[in-house]
Amino acid sequence: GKVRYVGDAVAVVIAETQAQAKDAASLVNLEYEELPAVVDIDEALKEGAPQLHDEAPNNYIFEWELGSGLDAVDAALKSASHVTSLEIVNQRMVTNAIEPRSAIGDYDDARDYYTLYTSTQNPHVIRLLMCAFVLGLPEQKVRVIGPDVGGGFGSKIFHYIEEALMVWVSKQINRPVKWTAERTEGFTCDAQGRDHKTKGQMGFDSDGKMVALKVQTKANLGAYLSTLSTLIPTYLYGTLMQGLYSTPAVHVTVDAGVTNTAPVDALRGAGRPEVTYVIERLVDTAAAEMGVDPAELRFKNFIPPFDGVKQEGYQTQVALQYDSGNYEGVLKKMLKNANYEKLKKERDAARTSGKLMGIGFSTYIEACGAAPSAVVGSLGARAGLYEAANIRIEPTGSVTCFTGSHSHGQGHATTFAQIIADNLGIPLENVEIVHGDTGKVPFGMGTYGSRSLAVGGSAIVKSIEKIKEKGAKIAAHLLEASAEDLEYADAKWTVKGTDKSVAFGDVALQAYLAHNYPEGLEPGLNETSYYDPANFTYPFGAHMAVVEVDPDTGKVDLKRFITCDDVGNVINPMIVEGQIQGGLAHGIGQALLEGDVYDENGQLNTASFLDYAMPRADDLPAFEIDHTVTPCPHNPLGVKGVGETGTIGSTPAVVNAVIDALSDYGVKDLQMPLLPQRVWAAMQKSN
Ligand code: MCN
Repeated sequence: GKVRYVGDAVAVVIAETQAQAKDAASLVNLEYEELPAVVDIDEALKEGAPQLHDEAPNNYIFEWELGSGLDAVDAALKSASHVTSLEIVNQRMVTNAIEPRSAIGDYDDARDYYTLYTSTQNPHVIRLLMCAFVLGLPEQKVRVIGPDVGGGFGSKIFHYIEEALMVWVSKQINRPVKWTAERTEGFTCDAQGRDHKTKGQMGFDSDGKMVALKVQTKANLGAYLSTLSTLIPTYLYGTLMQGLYSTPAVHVTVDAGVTNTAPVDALRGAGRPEVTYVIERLVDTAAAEMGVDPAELRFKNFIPPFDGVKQEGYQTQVALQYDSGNYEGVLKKMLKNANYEKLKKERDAARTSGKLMGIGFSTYIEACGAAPSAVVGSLGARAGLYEAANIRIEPTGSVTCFTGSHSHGQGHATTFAQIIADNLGIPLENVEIVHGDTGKVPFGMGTYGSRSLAVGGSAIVKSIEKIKEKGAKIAAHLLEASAEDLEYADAKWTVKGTDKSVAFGDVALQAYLAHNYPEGLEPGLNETSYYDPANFTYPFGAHMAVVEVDPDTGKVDLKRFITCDDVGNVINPMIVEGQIQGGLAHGIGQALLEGDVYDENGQLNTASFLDYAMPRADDLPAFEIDHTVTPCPHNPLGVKGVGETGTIGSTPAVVNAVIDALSDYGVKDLQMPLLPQRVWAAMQKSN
């Protein structure tokens, strides 16, 4: 009865062709009674604002807080010798995966069986949500298939109405039915990202040591709660408010509400770009206000290095315990690569000749590979966060791996195969990775939160260990030795200290022939594991942007972008670099170009690429990327996630650089995206 945002589906039209469907849809006549709308979270939470849902008085969804306590931060701020305050807007963004969403429902009445082909990041999660909570179907009668997905960036986690609808409609008309979004539907109907308004205060003592961080955020969740909407501004945001700093008092409060806008869900980083933006804008602003070098201010406040083995993990004020880190290490290396001292001189010289050059920093930490299931469950998650892997050794010794992770551009077919090939000592081309089909892979949680390598990869390692364990028993029988006396290397089991060995392929064949075979051992070489991680992994890094602002037009030219990231051990350097580059483009896009504009009636004014600017190659410099390695102490690969780091770290570095460039104009803050007219207007104001 009520349409709550532009893009809220109201009717379904089915036809033979797309053209017929569009003609028929234009004949659907709807009469709307216009209701008042509210799109801004501040306005939505005010007394008397238009109400979206009867169940949510004043549009309030939740109040949430975490940290050392309000009294503690207030007292620390009161005693601080300097307090930096900022009001920060993290604008709403559209995800814009290269391929729009699509779904096919195919009902087979002979078997009373439903197949959904969908562009999702998590087929099993979609099947569960759709069967248990939407259509009430028995899970064994439904197969969800989606191995080839052209990008997701978080927007394809959500169980969308079109998925359930295609399945339902297909049964009604007993034919397969297909729907594919057009780009404007992507803008209006896909879950969107960010949309926070925040007040932040950071207090320092007279030595420049951070004494307190107080953050109050209002989160706009859109018109309805999407799958992860309550998680993002809470446990993926507030729990990282410590940043990389040893601040003794940290407290964050979040008020979340609904507005007449598209639902907000994950967008690359989901919560972590928002928290990094708050902290890192405050740090560079504080450095400018106190007249200290922003790098020095960071060095003074970093948590000292710890490896999580000899030194314990770092317990933050906001629940999380970081696994391992060397924060000064990444900043030192990045500064050296950037030639910071020379760069500062160049900047100062450029200023004297009328060029507005600026340098901006960001040092970030992120939490990915969310875990363990029991802990997230106790915090309210209605899902476990383990991952599954089934490894099937074929009789000829080749390997098929069925993973619960989902690749939609991250290169798992390469990196997962590398893990298996390296571990078993077999050629890469002997390994096939299968994903994205509930009819084939074990129940898995899919891909988001940069979890696939740390969690899904660890499940693969666990299964390989089981394969090796069983293989050793078969090999021992063939070699007439005891399994404890064997060692595995170069794709064969060898009796230690001898040249007696049996090849992996021969063991595989015996596992399926079971002729010359250990008594009591089951035939076959096929193992499944579920890996439930002990903790998140915590990648970190240091980013620097160097910009020049055109004094006549306000146009920002990003001259250099230098990074040093630490994602633990690296499986594939080329894929890691590609992930970092893509992430940087995303984060820089938010700083300089991207942003949703809803008018006050709830109309989305930026519903096409004519009005919404994605970064293009000529907006970006060649990135100068480097890394350090601080292994993760709690997963068998020693790896941390990389899929989101670029997005999380880069945005504040760019904004900090532009504000540094405008320091002679007294500009202290700017609203993203830093469009030329905004930058120019800020410069005029101060003239
Ligand atoms: N990797 C590695 N060594 C490491 C860490 C990762 O070699 N230390 C490799 C992995 O094996 C994997 C890739 O890098 O091939 C990314 O791994 P990981 O960090 O585990 O992230 P996920 O695979 O779980 O991918 C999710 C992440 C997220 S959350 C978003 S959003 C995002 C991203 O990946 N969406 C993407 N990158 C994307 N890239 C493309 N092309 N398309 C998307 O939709």
